[in-house]
Amino acid sequence: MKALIVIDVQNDFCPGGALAVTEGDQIVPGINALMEDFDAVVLTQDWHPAGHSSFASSHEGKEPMSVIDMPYGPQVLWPDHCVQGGGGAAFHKDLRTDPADLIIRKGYNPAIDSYSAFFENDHSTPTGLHGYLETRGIKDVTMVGLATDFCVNYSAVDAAKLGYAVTVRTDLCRGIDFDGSLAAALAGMADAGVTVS
Ligand code: VGL
Ligand code: ZN
Repeated sequence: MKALIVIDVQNDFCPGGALAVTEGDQIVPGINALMEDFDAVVLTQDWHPAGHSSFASSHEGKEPMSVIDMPYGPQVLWPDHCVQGGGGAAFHKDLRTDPADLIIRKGYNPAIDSYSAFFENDHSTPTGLHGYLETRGIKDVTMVGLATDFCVNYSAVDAAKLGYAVTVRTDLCRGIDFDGSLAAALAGMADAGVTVS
């Protein structure tokens, strides 16, 4: 059984959004066309409460794209984005959502960011996605979406560590590329045994 996991194709990661990824919207038609080829389709949604600890605005004197130490490790401070219920957190209007079997939200814990669809950034608090896939007998996952070097990367590496066969379709992903993060992510995914195609 194979699942397509569509990571964070939300307005704030598309041109005009709060944390816009260059060409983030251009992957939507290709993702829509791919949905039919899988036994299951899962969409993820970055879903932060207002004042989330990953927002620079929550840390006095900090600018977006600076890095701080959190109890679970270094954390990039982002512009406010994907606030629960806001327009920026909504899926891109052209993304097909009807074929989705599951929509999983992440990043709702005010104190911990969650790039991965499987675990929060403490690398131990589960989102529940592994249990879902396991009980459905899914062993093979293909990942697409935004952003290649953050949420796609963390999700793909965690999936590989959990024992899934993982493919990342880079033609259907776009990256932020903050301080060399894109090259590091591509190398890290390959090292983890992810098929980066
Ligand atoms: C993401 C930064 C902050 C992502 C989410 O979806 O890659 N990046 N929150
Ligand atoms: Zn986020």
